[in-house]
Amino acid sequence: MATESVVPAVYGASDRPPRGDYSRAGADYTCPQNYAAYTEQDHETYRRLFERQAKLLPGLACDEFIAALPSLGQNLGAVDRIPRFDDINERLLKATGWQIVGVPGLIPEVPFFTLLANRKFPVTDWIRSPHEFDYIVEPDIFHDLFGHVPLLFNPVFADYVQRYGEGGLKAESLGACEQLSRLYWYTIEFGLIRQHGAMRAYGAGILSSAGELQHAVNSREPQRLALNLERTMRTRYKIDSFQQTYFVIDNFEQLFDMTAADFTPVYQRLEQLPELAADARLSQEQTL
Ligand code: HBI
Ligand code: FE
Repeated sequence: MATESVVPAVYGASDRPPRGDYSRAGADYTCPQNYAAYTEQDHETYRRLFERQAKLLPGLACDEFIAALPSLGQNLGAVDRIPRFDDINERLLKATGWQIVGVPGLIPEVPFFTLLANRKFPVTDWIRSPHEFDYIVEPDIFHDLFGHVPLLFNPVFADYVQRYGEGGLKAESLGACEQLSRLYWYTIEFGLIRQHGAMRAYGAGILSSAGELQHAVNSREPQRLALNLERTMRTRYKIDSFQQTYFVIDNFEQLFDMTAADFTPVYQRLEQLPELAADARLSQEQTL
């Protein structure tokens, strides 16, 4: 069946052409994981990234993430190959009814929200090249698998991500995608949670980054604020530098409960309020 060619989506400031081969994607932007395409160098890159990042987690990553990481199918000691999505899905479907699906890279908002609303998480199936070992702008398979997939094994967090997808489709109809994408950015990508009286990371962008994990949890440079729907949705973000503001929750139920309400009145209120820069500091705010 000839798939209609899908238009690649490139987000944010990255003006580079898309990395993935979008001709492989179906109308829903998904494509089978191209496992045969991985070279020995790709497996070695994944192994080195996993090994380095797993060592950094104690005292910095939240308990739920550390507990779920082995669900990627490899105990920490013996990670040597890029995992097969089918193997992970066998466990993930049983755990929370989610599955991961291959995509060639970033995809437009509506297909993205539609996948999340159907408990399918899009995982880019190519991996960075060795000279991008320390930093890559676009999400590659390591960012998506290591960063996003473990917490999909946590039932409360998994329900939040599905609700986020449903909310995204509503936001699209209300023209509020930018505001809602900030909520995604400051929770699912760069969220912090207070545990054991200290800060811990739960956002995938932090957990999959060698440099930002320490910065987000312990640096005195960024400000840390309690997650607040309006404040978070007003705050712009940068895609190619460490965050200057992090938003903090006390538990995942907080995320799930927050998305129970209809956001329409929130979007209406936001229309009357100015956006805020990523490093905006408001006098009356209590930093954590
Ligand atoms: N596409 N593959 C992929 N992965 C993402 O995390 C992603 C995306 N498209 C859009 C997007 N994220 C963000 O704009 C969300 O805030 C919607
Ligand atoms: Fe991501």
